[in-house]
Parts: sequence; C-alpha cells; structure tokens
Amino acid sequence: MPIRLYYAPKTRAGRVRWLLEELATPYELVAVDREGGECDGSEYRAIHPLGKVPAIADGEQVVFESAAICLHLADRFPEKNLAPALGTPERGLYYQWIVYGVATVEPAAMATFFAADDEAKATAAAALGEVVGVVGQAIERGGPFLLGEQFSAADVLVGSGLLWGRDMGWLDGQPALAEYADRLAERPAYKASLA
Ligand SMILES: N[C@@H](CCC(=O)N[C@@H](CS)C(=O)NCC(=O)O)C(=O)O
Repeated sequence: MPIRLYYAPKTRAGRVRWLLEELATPYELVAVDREGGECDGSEYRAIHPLGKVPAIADGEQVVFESAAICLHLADRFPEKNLAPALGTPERGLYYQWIVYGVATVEPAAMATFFAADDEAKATAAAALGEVVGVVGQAIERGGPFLLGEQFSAADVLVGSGLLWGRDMGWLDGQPALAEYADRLAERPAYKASLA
C-alpha cells in the first residue's frame, strides 16, 4: 500500500512531497480541504488532531509534523541515503539543521511575513537575514549541501523554507544562499513535487 500524504498545495505538505519524490517511493496524495474536500473538518482530525497538513499514513501508522515525517521517511528508506547513520558526527549535524529549519528559520520567516507594519517588517527581515545567513555561511564553508557532498532530508527541510523566502526576495544580497536555493530548485524531485 503506498504511503498516503495528506496534502494541500502551497503548504508545508510540499516539503514532504519533495522528500517522497527524492525517495522515489510510490505515494498517494489525499487532498485536505476544510471547505469540502476529500478530507474535511472532523473526519480529518482523526489523522491530525489540529486539522493541519501535512500528515502521512504509512500502513497503520500515522505521523504528523512535517519535520517528524521527513525524519521518519528518511530512516524508513536507508538505502536512499537521505539520512546519515545514527551516532555519527554527520547525524548530529543533520539533527542540527532540521531543528534549525523548523525552530529557528520558520519562526523568523513567519515574523517577517506577518509583520504588522513596514517598521516591524524591516526589523523582522533583518533578524531573518541573520538567521538564514548562518545557512549561507555553512554552505560556503562546506557545500554544496548542508552535510557537504551528501544531499539529505535536512536540505529538504531547510531548503523548502528558503525556496519560499527566495520568491519573496528574502535571499537577496546573500549570493551563497541564493545559489544553494537555485541548486535545490533544479533537482528533478523538487520539480516533480510541484506538479
Ligand atoms: N509545525 C507544523 C505546522 C503545520 C501547519 O501549520 N500547517 C498549515 C499549512 S502550512 C495548515 O495546515 N494550516 C491550516 C489551518 O491551520 O487550518 C508542521 O510543520 O507540520
């Protein structure tokens, strides 16, 4: 039975779809539309208690939270090499970047996106620039990916946020970061995930 991805376009479900494409494993998209789609309101809350996307059903197992789903899927298909081995220095860096993506980059991006006025937006954008600059410095020191030569699920987690920000001009003035985002956007799996 293929993995079911509870999905809505232009949401964090996109990063899970990208990872599934990188894994080249069969999956099924289940449209979540709270206004009358295949999986609306209360029925969907049996899958995700807050009614949010993404979530997956992998056989009987349900997982929600995009980072947890990506960590789980990368481990589930070890032969695809999207996660370093447990207990290695690379695994530590892998955790670092995945958590940095959701716990540090995302809140800074949200603060910029939802800033109430121009002054607040400028302040938030400056803070976001510093936060994503850390990613750019890491790529400059040891790219082309966050773990060096090895592309991993960490690039999907961090990269999905950067690609969203790139479209809003948030990577302007950060050439290493912009090149990293361009490199990710060229991946066939990323392109397939947009279809
Ligand atoms: N931390 C969660 C965030 C999930 C989330 O907020 N999803 C948004 C879309 S990106 C959503 O479903 N919003 C619909 C709603 O809140 O009703 C994750 O990474 O999965």
